[in-house]
Amino acid sequence: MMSLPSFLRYRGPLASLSRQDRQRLLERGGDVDTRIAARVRELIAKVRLDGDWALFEMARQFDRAELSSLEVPRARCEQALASLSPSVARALGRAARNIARAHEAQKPRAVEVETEPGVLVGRRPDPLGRVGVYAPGGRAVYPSSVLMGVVPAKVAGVGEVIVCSPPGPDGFPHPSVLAAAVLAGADRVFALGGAGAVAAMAYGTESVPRVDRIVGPGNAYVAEAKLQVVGAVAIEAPAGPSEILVVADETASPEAVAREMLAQAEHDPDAACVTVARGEGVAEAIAEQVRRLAEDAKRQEIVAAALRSRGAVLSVASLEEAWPFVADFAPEHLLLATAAPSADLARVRNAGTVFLGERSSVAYGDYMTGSNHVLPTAGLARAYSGLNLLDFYRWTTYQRVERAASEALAEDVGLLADSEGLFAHADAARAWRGA
Ligand code: HSO
Ligand code: ZN
Repeated sequence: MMSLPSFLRYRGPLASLSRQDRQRLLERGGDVDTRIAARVRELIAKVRLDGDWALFEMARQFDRAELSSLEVPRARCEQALASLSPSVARALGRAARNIARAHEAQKPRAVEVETEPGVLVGRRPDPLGRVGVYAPGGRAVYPSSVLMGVVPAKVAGVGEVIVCSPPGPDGFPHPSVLAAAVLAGADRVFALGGAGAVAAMAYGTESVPRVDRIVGPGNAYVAEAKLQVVGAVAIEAPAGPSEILVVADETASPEAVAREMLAQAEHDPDAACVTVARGEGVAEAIAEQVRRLAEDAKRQEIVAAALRSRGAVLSVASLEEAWPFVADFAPEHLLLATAAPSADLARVRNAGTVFLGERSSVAYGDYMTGSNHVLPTAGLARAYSGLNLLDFYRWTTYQRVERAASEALAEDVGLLADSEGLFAHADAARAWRGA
């Protein structure tokens, strides 16, 4: 096998990383490519202007597909599910059930409080009317991601869930995407990819209904398109290349840690895979295992590129040094390969999702535990959460002011309105005095 001379970008003590190197690990956002942004703007404008016609044209141009209709017939989706290997279908079904269970437990409740006597304020969660789930094609066909978007939407009671995925040359999205869509309970599926799909879902066309929120991962064009249509629709936290940060101590198996680094590295040449280990010996042993496994990796080119650009195995003298780095890094996935991971969880800030103990492989979460794998990347875990049930609701708030309370409020409201120079507001309030 090929030897990898400088297979990791960074090794050595965390404390000796230069300011620039630390910054490179922490600032993973990548600048907006202005050419992509401009191209996406054109494509969105075209869909808004020409509707379906523009989408058929884009399928020809980008997917080399001559579509007879944008919507995939239900029978075609069901046929895809029927032709799936029975064992894969069973495993997908198991994943869907676990996702449903985990998300059912997140159901929001209506609340009502009396802020002062006779003044009632409440809010009620309302499922969104229609949601669009994007599923990429090409190199990243992930039926698991279709489940992560569709199942929670159905659990929330979203009125209609549509799936868009780019067609192959036969004019249909990848059969495993179609199968997952049926299994998850999607209502309609469209053979649509890229910025065109995003624009169609955001604004609607003759065939594609407008949605209230678009979720699901995609390439740079899809990600940029989603940012550009915010305002017309909601999206979820922007997600880029996969990331893993492992915190390890001397109880960790160096090989298990290395396997986790490789698993996320194989997603994308721009994936970020970092381990912070207590003790130089531990760090060295992990780095050695990463080198060994990378040499035999099946997706070696992608793995090697990722490790060379943002792969790091860094040592710390004590775990106390690791926690502020975790908070600054704000990883998509955090694996605690330590002696007491459940206790360490209390020290964690800003992680998309956390895996407690090396046996809790990130791969389990990617597919099967039921936790959502659509997660914030590039440090956005500082402010955003992973996709969850609440993303499929909006809140309606309301208030009721009873007769005696309205008497009591009128004068103070009048005072505040006068002070803002809004005299009609003051009248609207004071009119209820003694009425
Ligand atoms: N690790 C990915 C999700 C995924 N893994 C899909 C396998 N399939 C999110 O960063
Ligand atoms: Zn993964």
